Amino acid sequence: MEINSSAVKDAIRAEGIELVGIADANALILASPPRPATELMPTARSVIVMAVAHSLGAVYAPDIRMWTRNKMQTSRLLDQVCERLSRLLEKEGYLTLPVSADKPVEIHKLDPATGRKLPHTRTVGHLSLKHAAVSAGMGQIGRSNLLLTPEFGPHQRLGGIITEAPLESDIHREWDLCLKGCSRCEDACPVRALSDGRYDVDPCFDYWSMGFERMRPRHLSDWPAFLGMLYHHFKRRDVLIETGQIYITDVDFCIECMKACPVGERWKGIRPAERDNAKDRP
Ligand code: B12
Ligand code: SF4
Ligand code: SF4
Repeated sequence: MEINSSAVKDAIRAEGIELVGIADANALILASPPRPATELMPTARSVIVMAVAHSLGAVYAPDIRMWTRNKMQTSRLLDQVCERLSRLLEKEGYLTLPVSADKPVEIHKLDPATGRKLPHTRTVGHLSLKHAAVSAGMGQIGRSNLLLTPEFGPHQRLGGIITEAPLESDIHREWDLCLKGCSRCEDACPVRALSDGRYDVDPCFDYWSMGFERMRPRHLSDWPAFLGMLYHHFKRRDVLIETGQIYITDVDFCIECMKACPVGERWKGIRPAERDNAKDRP
């Protein structure tokens, strides 16, 4: 196969990937803390970003575990295509690194910059796929802190590849996809991790991973309410069995910000009327 951008994109789309973008590995928009592609591969030339739509039915399913299944399968598809393409590019002589669509991630108890204990353990991906997608012109980061694409809004899973192959990159462009005056994602967040256009990762992490509405207390006065919450959870939940299920199927407790968002033109005609965006249009 001839290795150029359009041949690579065609090969990826033929595998069932819906959106593909290519960014220059040396000109990536970086997140904070920064994780440049060239730190993972100093000779990297291109970052290929892929997106697969979730089933909208799974996004709106009343039991989030049904979405988790969809998340696992979309991640699997992305990871498989990344692996296959990596092998193909390496056969052509280009060192290539597939990036996981899911875990594992870096886990930090201490701030890597200062060595000081962080108030809450923080996780970070080896490469920020959202920022890579923005660099490749695929969309923007919305008020929800999720990548919005014009096609699927936030309802997609991302995967990526870092490679030495010198592919022509797509042009970064400014999008304006967030609806004017909309704050549905913020209103939907059960723990106010999204508010006033900001994202607070710590309450999101505790709610997403364990369903806990309160964070581990930083002050003595917060302990009674925290213990009350734990008592309430442990009374109705079988933590042992749940933990087993989390390990086996990577269950999530929250996608409310994703669910609430009405952006994504490919969903026109499928999106249930009560979730349509007509009333938010300027
Ligand atoms: C780690 C991670 C999480 C963590 C931490 C989130 C975070 N923002 O860092 C948790 C578990 C909380 C999380 C939650 C969610 N995630 Co997540 N997550 C990732 C992952 C693996 C890496 C994200 C990352 O590192 N981004 C780069 C950082 C640097 O960017 P950032 O968001 O701007 O910055 C945060 C961190 O830097 C952190 N932080 C702040 N200070 C410090 C200090 C230190 C020392 C460290 C280490 C970190 C840190 O907080 C910042 C936000 O304030 C990506 C996959 C990937 N490899 O990209 C998926 C990903 C971003 N997640 C995704 C999703 C869908 C979710 C959830 C809806 C949960 C779910 N059920 O799946 C929520 C959404 C929360 C939200 N509104 O943003 C999708 C997003 C798809 C899209 N359309 O955008 C991704 C891309 C997975 C995928 N393959 O598609 N996620
Ligand atoms: S995943 Fe849930 S807790 Fe986290 S920001 Fe989205 S709505 Fe809030
Ligand atoms: S729910 Fe509204 S404010 Fe939030 S990301 Fe979607 S369009 Fe933007």
